[in-house]
Amino acid sequence: MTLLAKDIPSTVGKIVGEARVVDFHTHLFTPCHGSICWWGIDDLLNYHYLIAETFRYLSVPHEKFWALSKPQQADLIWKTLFVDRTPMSEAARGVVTCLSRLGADPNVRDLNKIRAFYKSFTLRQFIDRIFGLTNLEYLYMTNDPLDPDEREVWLKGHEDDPRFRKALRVDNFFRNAEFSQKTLKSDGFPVEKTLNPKSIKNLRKFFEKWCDLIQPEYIAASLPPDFTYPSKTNPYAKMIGQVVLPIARERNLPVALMIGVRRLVNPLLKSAGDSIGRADIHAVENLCLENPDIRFFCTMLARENQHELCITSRKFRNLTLFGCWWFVNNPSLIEEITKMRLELLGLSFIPQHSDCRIIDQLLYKWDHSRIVLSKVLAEKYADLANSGCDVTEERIRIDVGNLLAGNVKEGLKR
Ligand code: FIX
Ligand code: ZN
Repeated sequence: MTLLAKDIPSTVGKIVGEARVVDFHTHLFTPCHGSICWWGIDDLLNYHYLIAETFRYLSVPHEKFWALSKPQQADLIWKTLFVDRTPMSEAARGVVTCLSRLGADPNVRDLNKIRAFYKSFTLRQFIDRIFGLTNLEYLYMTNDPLDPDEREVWLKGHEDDPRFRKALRVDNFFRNAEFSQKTLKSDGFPVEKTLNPKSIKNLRKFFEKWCDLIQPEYIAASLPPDFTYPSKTNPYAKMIGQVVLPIARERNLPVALMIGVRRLVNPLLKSAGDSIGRADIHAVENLCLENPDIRFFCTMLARENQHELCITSRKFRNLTLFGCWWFVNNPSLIEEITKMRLELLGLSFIPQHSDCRIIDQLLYKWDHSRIVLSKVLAEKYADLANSGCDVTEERIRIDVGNLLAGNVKEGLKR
C-alpha cells in the first residue's frame, strides 16, 4: 500500500530500527581469544578514540598515563571526559548510549558503581545480550596472523562462534615489521622487507596456510594514502598485486581495501596516534580495471576522497563501497556521505560497518548509524514520492534489508 508522505519518516525509522544487521568489519573477538576479547566499562573507556580526546585535557607527560593500570586509566578518562566535562564527542556520547541501553546509569560519578553493574554478566551472557539488543545477525572479525596475541589462539585451537565470521588481515606485515619478519622466519617462510621474488613466494605461502587454517570470507588490508598501483617500488602495491590478488583469485575471495591511514603520526599516543591522508583514487581505478574478476570492497578515510570514490564505484561493477570509516564515522559526515552514495549509487553499497573494538560498542555504533540512515532514507523516499513514485512499506523493507545485510551477503557470496 502506497504510503502517505506524512507516514514515510516514521515507517522508515521503524524498519531501519528493526532491521537485522551484518557488520562487515570489526576488531571484535570470540571469548576464546581471552585478553583481546574486550568488553565492559574499563575496556570501553580505554577506546583509543577516548584516550586521544583525554590527552587533550591532560598536562602530564604521556608516559605517566601509560604507566597507569587499565582501571586507573579508565577512572582518569571517566573523570576527564564524563564528570568534569560534557561527553560531547561521538565516541564519548557512545559510552553514554551503551550504558543507557544496557540499563546502567551513565550519570554516576563513581565508576565503581558501573563496574558493579557489569559484574552481573558473564562474557558469554553479555555477548548474547548485545547481539539481542543490536539485532545483529553476525559480524566479521579482523583476523591477523601477524598479531602476537591473536595467532596463538588459532595455533592452540579456536572455538568458533557462527556470529563471529573471519576476514584475513595482511598489512601488519608492514606495521609490525620486526615481529612479522621474525615470525615468518620461525614459521618457515623467511621474508625480506624488500619483498624480493623469494620473499613474495614465501609471504604468499604463509597467507595461504592461514587461509586454510581460519577459512576467511575475504582478505583485508589497510593502506597508507601514498598507496599507488601499479607500482614497481611501492611495497604495498607489491603485496597487493603479487600476494593478495593471486590468493584472492585462486580461492575466489573478495578483497577489502581501507585506504588513507597514516600510522603513528604521534607515537606518544600509541594506538591512538594514527592519522589521516588523502588517498590516490587512481590506484583503486587501476586495480578494478586490471582485475575485473576480483570483487573489491573499498572505504577511504579522508572526507575529500568520498565523492571520487563514489564515481569510481559507478565505473566499476566489481567495486563496492563500505562504511563510514573511523574519522568520517560521525553523524554529520555519515549523513553527507550516505546522501552522496544514495544519489550516485542508488542502493548498491554498504552504508556502514562498526569497526568496534569493544563488544559493548555495537550498541552505540549501530544505534547512532541507524538514526542517521533513517533520516537520510526518509528524505530520499519523500523526494521519490514527490516525483510520483509509489513508496510502499514493502519496498522500504527490501531496500533497508539489502543496505544493512543483503549487500554484504551478496558481495561475499562464493
Ligand atoms: O585499520 C583498521 O582496521 C582501523 O579501523 C583501525 O586500525 C583503527 O584503529 C580503528 O579501529 C578505527 O576505527
Ligand atoms: Zn578497523
